[in-house]
Amino acid sequence: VTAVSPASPLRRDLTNAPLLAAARGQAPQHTPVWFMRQAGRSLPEYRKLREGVPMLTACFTPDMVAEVTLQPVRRHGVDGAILFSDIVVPLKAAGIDLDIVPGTGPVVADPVRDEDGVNALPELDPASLDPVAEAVGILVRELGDVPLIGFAGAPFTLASYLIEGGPSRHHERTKALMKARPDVWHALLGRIADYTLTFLRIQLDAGVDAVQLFDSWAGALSERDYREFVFPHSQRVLTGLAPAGVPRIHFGVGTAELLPAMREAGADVVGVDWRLPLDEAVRRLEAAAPDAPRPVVQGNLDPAVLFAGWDVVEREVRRIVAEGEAAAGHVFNLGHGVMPETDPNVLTRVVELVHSIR
Ligand code: 1CP
Repeated sequence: VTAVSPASPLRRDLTNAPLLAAARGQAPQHTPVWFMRQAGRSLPEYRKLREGVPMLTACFTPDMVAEVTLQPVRRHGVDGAILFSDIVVPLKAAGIDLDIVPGTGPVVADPVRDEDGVNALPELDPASLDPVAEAVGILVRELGDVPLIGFAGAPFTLASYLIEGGPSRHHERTKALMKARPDVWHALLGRIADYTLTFLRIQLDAGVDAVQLFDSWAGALSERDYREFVFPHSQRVLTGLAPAGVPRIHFGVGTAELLPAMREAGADVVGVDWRLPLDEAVRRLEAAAPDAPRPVVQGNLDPAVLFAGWDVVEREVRRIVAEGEAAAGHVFNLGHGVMPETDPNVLTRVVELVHSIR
């Protein structure tokens, strides 16, 4: 896999953007805020645009990707845009037979469960991701001074979809392969890391300002297993991105026990779900790496709190901003994605509130 090139000539100079300042651990003008899954079904304008268009078709249609990415920026005034795409897009681009089924998520026709399956995985031709690069190109022209966050799925989370064949509660086949056939496992994760690096390199070359590696389901693992079976591959991805010089955010759900390892893998910003207060997350990160720069965190409002009424939302937002002061930088976000039934007006009010606090 080709290395990530240093600073893309297409990248804008956004030195003072609050999101990028906070990610570097420098004092931003205000606390930056964006929401995972801010583009999507919580927005009526998204539902209208997507009517009759399958998810993966949308992901390979540059104008649509750009428009959906811009919708939450216009509506909420968030400090970051996240590229509208999906973690399975590079797998689809490689020619793996999969679909995103409404109400379910990614479904893989021929799950990968043995050595033959790994050997049969196709090469990913970077040119098959041209529509993604084109969408990024439109966005960096249209976003003004709002940073664009690129993203990819981390090797473990993508492996879970490839092995299970779809969403999984317990990841039992994934863990079974990992434990019973470590050789096959490491070969598979190496192949997936190649896909992930290619997907991110294309976004970085086209000008994204930050990247987030989603290891959404890594919290299913013990720290010991994470370090042995996952860390080397995620580390290869994150350190491979270093030459681009953009902030790298590393996120997973239920990862309280994994936060130091996820940082050590090469993250500049550590995503924290809602299970751990941010000041405790910072304490754990500092205790694990006393000589490293002070940590930067992202999170961690429980997406379900958005349904509890404004008084509750306001109290929780104020608590999280206060606890985030323990970090060298805090990017306000949810602890996981916006749920489809969320009232978008509450999200807009959260942005205004966070900006008014500091
Ligand atoms: O038709 C639709 O609207 C399908 C719903 C949908 C959407 C809007 C899916 C299917 N993916 C997306 C977009 C998407 N996926 C984004 C958009 C950018 C934004 O945040 O606004 C992002 C970042 C993703 C990444 C993604 N896809 C993750 C990691 C983030 C997370 O939520 O943990 C994961 C795990 C997926 C898989 C996936 N794709 C879609 C669904 C419903 C799922 C989850 C299925 C499951 O529970 O396993």
